Amino acid sequence: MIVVHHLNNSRSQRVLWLLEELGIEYEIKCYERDTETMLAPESLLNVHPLGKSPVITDADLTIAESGAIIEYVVERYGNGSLVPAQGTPEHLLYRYWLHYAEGSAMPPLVMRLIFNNFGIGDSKAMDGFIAPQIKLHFDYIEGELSKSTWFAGEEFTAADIQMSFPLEIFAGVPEQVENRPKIKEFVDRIHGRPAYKRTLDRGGRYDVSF
Ligand SMILES: N[C@@H](CCC(=O)N[C@@H](CS)C(=O)NCC(=O)O)C(=O)O
Repeated sequence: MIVVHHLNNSRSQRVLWLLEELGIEYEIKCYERDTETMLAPESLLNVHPLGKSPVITDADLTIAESGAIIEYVVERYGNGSLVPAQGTPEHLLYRYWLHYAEGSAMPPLVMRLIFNNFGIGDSKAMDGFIAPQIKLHFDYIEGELSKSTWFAGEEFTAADIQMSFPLEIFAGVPEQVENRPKIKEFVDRIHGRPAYKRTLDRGGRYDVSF
C-alpha cells in the first residue's frame, strides 16, 4: 500500500488529494514543520536523502518530487483517470502544466517567501525581479484559465492538482486575485470538490497563505 510521508502545510497535500480523487487506499505518516524555521523534521531524511515532502513509499519503491509521484500514481493505479488521451492536444497541455507548476510558477513564489522571511522584502531583487516575475506568471495563468475550465481543457486532470499549490499560495493574498477572477474561481472550484474536502479531513489543517 502507498504510504504518503505528509508534512503539514506542504505540497504533499496534492498527493493526498490525488489519491482521494482516484479512490486509492493509502496510509499517511505525518511530519510537523519546525515552527521557527519551517523546515521538515530530520526524521524525513530516513525516507529520502533530501528530507522533503512529498515522498511516498510503495512496497520497496521510494518516490520523491510531486510531479514524479503524480505520474507514478496515475500510471500505476489510475486506469486512465485524470490524464487526457495520449496524442491529443489536451495531453500536451497536461504535460506542460504538470511541469510548469514546479519548474516555473513556484520559483518566484519561493523566492518571495525567502526574501520576506529574511526581512529583505524591499530589496532590488524583490522589486526588480521577483515581484515582476510573479505578476508575469500569474497574469499568464489568468489568461490561460480564461480559455478553458481546467488547465488541460474541459476535463479535470492531475495537472489541475499539480497547479493547485502555486495557485492556492497566490490566492492566499486576497488583493492578488481581486483582478484575477479566473484564478480565484479555480481555487474556489477545487476547494468545493468532495475529494479535496476528504483530503482535509485526513491530512489535517492546511494553510498555505504565505
Ligand atoms: N519540487 C519539490 C519540492 C519539495 C519541497 O521543497 N517540499 C517542501 C514542502 S512544500 C519541504 O519539504 N520543505 C521542508 C524542508 O525543506 O525542510 C516537489 O514538488 O516535491
